[in-house]
Amino acid sequence: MDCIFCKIVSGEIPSTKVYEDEHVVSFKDISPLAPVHILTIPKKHIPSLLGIGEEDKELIGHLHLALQKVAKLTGVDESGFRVITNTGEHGQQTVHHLHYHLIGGRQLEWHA
Ligand code: DGP
Repeated sequence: MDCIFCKIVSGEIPSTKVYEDEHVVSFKDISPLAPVHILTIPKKHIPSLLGIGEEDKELIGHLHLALQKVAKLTGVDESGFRVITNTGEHGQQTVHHLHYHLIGGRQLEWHA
């Protein structure tokens, strides 16, 4: 499958990983918006939030626990951070493999 994040999972495309387990991988975003900008993805190819099925409930819970770990590993758990999953055209999703941006390390503002 021609998916850059599947290639990151397989190691075909290099990435700077900050966390990995059997089901998910977290790596530095190539174009960081803040001092901490980590993408967390399921190893399973799911195109977006809209592709999550009933069978993925446990995986998505697991992914949220991985996000907690990433926040702690990157040291933003006390200062705070934001988790975003862009979806579809208006959401400006550019990579069609479910991913969660964890952004922090500075005071964030809120612009929709
Ligand atoms: P989104 O716009 O929400 O679909 O975010 C996709 C993000 O993926 C964007 O912030 C840049 C990042 N990205 C794209 N290609 C690569 C890559 O090859 N390596 C890494 N580390 N990040 C990538």
